Amino acid sequence: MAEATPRFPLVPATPFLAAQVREGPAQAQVVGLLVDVSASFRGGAQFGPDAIRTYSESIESYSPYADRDLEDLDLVDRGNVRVDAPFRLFPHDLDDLRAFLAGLRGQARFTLYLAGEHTCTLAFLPQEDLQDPNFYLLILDAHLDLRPEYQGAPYSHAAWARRALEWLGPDRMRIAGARSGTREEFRLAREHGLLLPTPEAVQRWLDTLPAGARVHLSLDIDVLDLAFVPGTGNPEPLGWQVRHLLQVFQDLAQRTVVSADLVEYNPLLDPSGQTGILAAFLVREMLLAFTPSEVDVASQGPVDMPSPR
Ligand SMILES: [Mn+2]
Repeated sequence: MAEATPRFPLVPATPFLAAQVREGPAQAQVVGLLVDVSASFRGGAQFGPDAIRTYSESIESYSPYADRDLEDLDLVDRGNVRVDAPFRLFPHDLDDLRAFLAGLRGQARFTLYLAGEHTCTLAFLPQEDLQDPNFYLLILDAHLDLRPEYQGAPYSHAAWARRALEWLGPDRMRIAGARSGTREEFRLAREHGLLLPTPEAVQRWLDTLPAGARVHLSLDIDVLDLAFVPGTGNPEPLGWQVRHLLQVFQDLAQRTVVSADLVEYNPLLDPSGQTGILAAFLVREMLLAFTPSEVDVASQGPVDMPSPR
């Protein structure tokens, strides 16, 4: 008898820099989800994950900022989750996909999701974590994405954070770097105390979390200033600089980050590759910052680098 086809097959991709392609447990893993259904302006984010993998060839596996090397990690790239009908992923298949990804997450100490549109983040929040009072969601995004719905769609990249707020409640979720949204969205965010305007505010919030806190970091690349990220659908001026992200990664590395995602990179808008190279750099830094170190690698001590602070 033929084996049943898995509900969500993993399709191999050209792996991220220094990652192996295999099954089984690993220290860290990369997983792609190629969905861009609800783009409100310029679609193409579904091509982001594979483009980031390609651009990772242009950077080194060693980070002088973290003084760690991807080569020293047991890092696996699982490829991309195949969804049958991505255009109707939300909400029809969402619960099944969340359950599948929750199981896959158990295969590594740290999971980094590469995705398309920001709505994908809902798939990275397992049901059991919603019941866990120690589970927190930190969103880095220029946009609040707190609309009740967008163009009639409750599962849209402009409304997904409202769904997350309904799931988690205001005490376990924060949005950092936001500078775009409707008056109603900002009113809601202020009422609930969701806003962390600066990296320093993120650090102060992290200091308030309980010792057993587990964090999912959702990184929309447009939290960075428009000048850094032309390759995204809705870039915004007056954003963060790259060094601010390194600062937040360093602070988060003192806590337990179980998973992270990078969303909304659109290679169709990135002919120079500038944004793609930056995205690959950020993926490297997140993998190195958030993967717990099990062995003391042959560290020479931190290199004398300009401080991100
Ligand atoms: Mn955004």
